[in-house]
Amino acid sequence: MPERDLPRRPGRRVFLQTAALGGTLAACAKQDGDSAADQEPNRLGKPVSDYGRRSPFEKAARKFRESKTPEASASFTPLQDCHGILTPASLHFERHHSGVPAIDPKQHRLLVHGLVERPTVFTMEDLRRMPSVSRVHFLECSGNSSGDWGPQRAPDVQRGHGLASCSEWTGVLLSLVLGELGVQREAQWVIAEGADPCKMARSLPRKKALDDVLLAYAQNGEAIRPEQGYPLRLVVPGWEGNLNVKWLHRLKLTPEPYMTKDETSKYTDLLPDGKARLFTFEMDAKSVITYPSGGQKLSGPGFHEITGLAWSGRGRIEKVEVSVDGGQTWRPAALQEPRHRMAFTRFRYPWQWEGGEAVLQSRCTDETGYTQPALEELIAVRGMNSNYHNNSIKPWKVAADGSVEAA
Ligand SMILES: Nc1nc2c(c(=O)[nH]1)N[C@H]1C(S)=C(S)[C@@H](COP(=O)(O)O)O[C@H]1N2
Ligand SMILES: [Mo]
Repeated sequence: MPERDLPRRPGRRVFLQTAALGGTLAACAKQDGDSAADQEPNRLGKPVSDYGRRSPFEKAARKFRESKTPEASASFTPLQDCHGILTPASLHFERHHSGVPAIDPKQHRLLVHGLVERPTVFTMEDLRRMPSVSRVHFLECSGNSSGDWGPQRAPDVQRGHGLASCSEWTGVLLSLVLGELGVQREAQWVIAEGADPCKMARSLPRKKALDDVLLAYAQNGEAIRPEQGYPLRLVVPGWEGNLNVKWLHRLKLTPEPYMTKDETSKYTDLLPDGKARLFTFEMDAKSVITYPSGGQKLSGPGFHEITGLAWSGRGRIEKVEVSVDGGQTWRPAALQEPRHRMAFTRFRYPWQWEGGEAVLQSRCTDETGYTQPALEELIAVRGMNSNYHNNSIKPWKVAADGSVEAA
């Protein structure tokens, strides 16, 4: 990059003096200067269109493993390419156990029955007529980061942490619907069932059902995508992804949980003493640096903004600390406002990279005072027999040439 093209002014902010960023600015300035001559000012651009598309220069995409059964697979959000706290619906991670059903919203029904005074069948129109709310919440598969328990590490933040996304969800509070139908005293659980062939079903305790659970029909301002459960899904704020039943068609109020396959043979954690944890609903506080992260390469020494995401299933993120020296010292990062409860929180930390090796990591604390553990601390409590709920601190190693990999 022709650095000499940069106009030199005294007192320039230090991050503009770095070779890499300076070079980029110089290139932009040059292009801007030339653009009037290069572009025909009278050539018209594209006309208006009925549904937006991103620029053809943008390539961010979900990743997935090649599989013989792609209908029972998962795709990962490219967290390294996402900005702010919202995940575009087109990049929201996917986890389907039997593919994406094609559902006509006019034909779709939600049956609410069991221990209620007035069992009712709702159409989508019925639900859309009811008072609505919009809430920003993350969704995380409890299998996220499961590859990081052992010595083998996911090579990048997308495959290591990309089974988590964050959206603004709009719908009706389940508490409102249940209040209308009259919940009987013996009803302690709500069984939620999806309309896909695997009949995904999970038991939800009454207390949570009457708290903040949503019957959601919209995501980031438009109808929920088929992959996310169109036309109706349960959003259970902060609780493991699996409970957020998609293509929701039935809720049954019962005195006991159903002990379905997805809360017994799956989504339980075998502990070192041979007992298994059941109903591990809440997602523990977790954070990860998305830049610089595995597979990326720093353009050169000087200023870099370390940035990443933090979230907790128990409420708001109160603090994120960053270490750039392998965990010897920790300093607070700036948190983007507003900080929603059970939502991604963006953190940022200014860093001068001197050019040597460095190990970068983040750790977060939520409003309950819980702090994200190191992997060794987590293994000391939970052992190595279980896959789910790995919320450990994630270190990234920067090499002297600027390349980044999992530490
Ligand atoms: N009906 C139904 N609901 C479902 C699933 C499913 O396969 N079928 N997968 C669950 C799992 S394991 C997760 S992690 C989330 C994933 O939601 P997403 O695909 O919108 O990211 O949906 C949950 N709800
Ligand atoms: Mo999941």
